[in-house]
Amino acid sequence: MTLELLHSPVSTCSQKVRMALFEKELPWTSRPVNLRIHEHLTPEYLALNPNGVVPTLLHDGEPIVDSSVINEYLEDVFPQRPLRPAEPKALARMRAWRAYIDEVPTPAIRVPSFQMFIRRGLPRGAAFDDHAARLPLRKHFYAKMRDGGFSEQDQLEAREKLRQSIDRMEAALADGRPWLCGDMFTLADISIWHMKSSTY
Ligand SMILES: N[C@@H](CCC(=O)N[C@@H](CS)C(=O)NCC(=O)O)C(=O)O
Repeated sequence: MTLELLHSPVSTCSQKVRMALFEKELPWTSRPVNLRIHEHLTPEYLALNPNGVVPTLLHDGEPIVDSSVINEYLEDVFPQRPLRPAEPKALARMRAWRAYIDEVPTPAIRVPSFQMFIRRGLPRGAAFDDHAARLPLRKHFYAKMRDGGFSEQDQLEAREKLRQSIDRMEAALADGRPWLCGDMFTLADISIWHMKSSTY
């Protein structure tokens, strides 16, 4: 059995999968993808992950894409040291957290991250458009920060979504509960944790 992770050290989505691999004590091989020189947009990488983003897990050479899907896949295939509850209703609650995190705070955090950090490293003018046009998932997202960056409205919306996410977490963690789903550390905690250090 081989597990290879195509990933980037700075990528928080990659971090999510690295945390699950670590918690489950699974042996894996690191295959770094350099985002700065656009290794994630080469034909070889796109053949494995047509979304042109990291991470991609190769399990015995077979690609699995999307960090949330990868982490559930690891649970399906390697049930030891579980990171999700077994009881169906508790499992549904954990998945609802994960779906919410994927839909609300994960995209929202990209706005301030790109605005404050990533944008600086991007080319300007026509070279920016050329780069954006190569991105299978993020072309339109990039278009929103062309020139002066994201609009005030986009930034306000992102902040409101992040505030809502924090309020929900505060409520879930009230009364000394250690993790989002109570006593068990789960994939939901990994999903939200990866945003803490997000520069993406
Ligand atoms: N939903 C995907 C998103 C992956 C993603 O956005 N990866 C970022 C790094 S965290 C990336 O590869 N960005 C490349 C780019 O923006 O060009 C997942 O969770 O795997």
